[in-house]
Amino acid sequence: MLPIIEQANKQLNKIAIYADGKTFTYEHLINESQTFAIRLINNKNDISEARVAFMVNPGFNYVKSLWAIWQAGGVAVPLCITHPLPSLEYVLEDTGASILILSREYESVLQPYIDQSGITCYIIDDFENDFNESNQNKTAHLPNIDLARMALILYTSGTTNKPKGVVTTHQNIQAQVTTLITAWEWTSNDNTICVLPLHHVHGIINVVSCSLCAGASCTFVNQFSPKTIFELFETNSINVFMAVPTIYFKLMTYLEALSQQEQLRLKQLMSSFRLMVCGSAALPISVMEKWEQLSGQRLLERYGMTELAMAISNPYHGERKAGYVGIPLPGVNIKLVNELYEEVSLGEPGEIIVNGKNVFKEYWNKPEATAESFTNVGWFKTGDIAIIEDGYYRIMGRNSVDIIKSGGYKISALEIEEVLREYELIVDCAVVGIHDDEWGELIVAAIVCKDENDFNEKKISDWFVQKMASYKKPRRYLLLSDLPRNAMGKVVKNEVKKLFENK
Ligand code: MLC
Ligand code: AMP
Repeated sequence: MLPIIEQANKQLNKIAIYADGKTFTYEHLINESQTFAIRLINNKNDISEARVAFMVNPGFNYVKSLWAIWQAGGVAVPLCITHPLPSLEYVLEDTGASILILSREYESVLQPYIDQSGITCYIIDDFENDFNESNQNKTAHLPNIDLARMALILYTSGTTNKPKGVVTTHQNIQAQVTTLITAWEWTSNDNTICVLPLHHVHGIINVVSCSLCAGASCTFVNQFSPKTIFELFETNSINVFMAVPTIYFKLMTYLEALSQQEQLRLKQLMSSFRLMVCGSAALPISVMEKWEQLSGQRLLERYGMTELAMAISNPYHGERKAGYVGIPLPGVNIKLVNELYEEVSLGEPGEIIVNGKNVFKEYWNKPEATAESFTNVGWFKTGDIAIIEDGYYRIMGRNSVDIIKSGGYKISALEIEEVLREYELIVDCAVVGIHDDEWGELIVAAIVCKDENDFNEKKISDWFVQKMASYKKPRRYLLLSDLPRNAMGKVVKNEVKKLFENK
């Protein structure tokens, strides 16, 4: 039996999920996910390691789908619920998904793909309260899952223009979850809230899988809104909260607009939380300090990546140092290396390389990219530069200027440029990230147009969001007659950044 199910079996009567005003116990979750797993198996003779894509709203049905796919022996491929059709098609085609599970509201977005591909499709809403009709001994109908098998494919943007599918096994996920439950002392008394998108590790692993593996309760919200978050903090007795820096920034802005009395009341409420964690992008010291004043909570900053889940964390008990991501998590080995992948001396900056059971298996169908991303001795190269100061790791930046972190999302400048170049009036473009207090980095694009008079920012933006997720949309444009280039003719991205910063 999968460890997550084994664990859930230990607290059948406990509430696992709060969503859409309803509560669901672990028993309910096990029952429904197993019934649905059997449905997935019945319709196919064998779904062993078949890729099963699912585009399901955050909540009970999301976890039911995920657990059903795993118990049926499939590989879960969560689709982003805000992506437009071309981005969804890319993932479906790249993974060769043979089964698709949908919340009804996403059927129309995917209908063209469903018609053309003939993919087996389930509308999850049609299988509500599915366990009454189920047979007693469901596990007898479910396959034994070898933990070395593939479990999850998450798409991540990198230094190539198309996102890559990061494949993790059940063993990887178990290691990723166990290290966090240990380090952050999760228990079944915890109540957390998931405000993060569920096609990335922060939401899936740190919040949903850790809470449910610890026997805790997880409250889901469909759409991030500070008002809803604070209301749920109160009504659902939340005591553990995890988010990206942009979310803390937005919560602070909301808090500051409240009366002194209301601010104090919410501060009292938050002061009693067991833990608040921040990560996925650098947490500015100013945000950490202001949040502490407003909430009475000292944020625990940690460092992670889709390929590893979490790798470095500030201590739960010891000093949580502002500007630092802490020390390696239990079971995660870290080295800082130079360009030749030799370890640098203590106090010198170097690229973070990682080894451990938490490290992913491979990039889906990309053996060359996989081989390139590991050193000769099998350590994963993160592309992030760090330094150790007084025993704590500090992230200094990234190897590549083409990777942007905005709102906690990792975005490839090259992927955006490729799409922009498809726009008929754009001759050339250069996309960069510039500093922004709220978003971490803001995506901006310098463009060269066929005819400058035809340049229309709104038209480009409207066109862009039909091709790509709106969180990848450039927020500012700069019309240039030519892009800044070096003697070799290569675009100098740092010059492009300066053009925006000086504007
Ligand atoms: C949205 N907006 C942006 C933007 N994204 N503006 C600038 N830059 C961006 N990146 C604008 C929209 O255009 C809109 O404005 C307004 O903000 C609201 O849009 P929205 O889509 O409704 O945004 P919101 O729901 O508020 O989203 C903000 C957010 C979201 C912070 C909640 O970005 C988010 O969920 N981020 C988390 C991503 C994440 O989980 N990353 C982890 C990856 S894993 P207008 O004017 O158009 O209405 C990883 C590993 C690790 O990194 O270590 O964890
Ligand atoms: P992703 O590929 O979306 O998983 O994003 C992983 C990247 O997020 C890492 O390679 C880092 O660049 C960045 N990141 C995650 N956590 C932090 C942090 N605490 N500080 C700085 N960067 C971070």
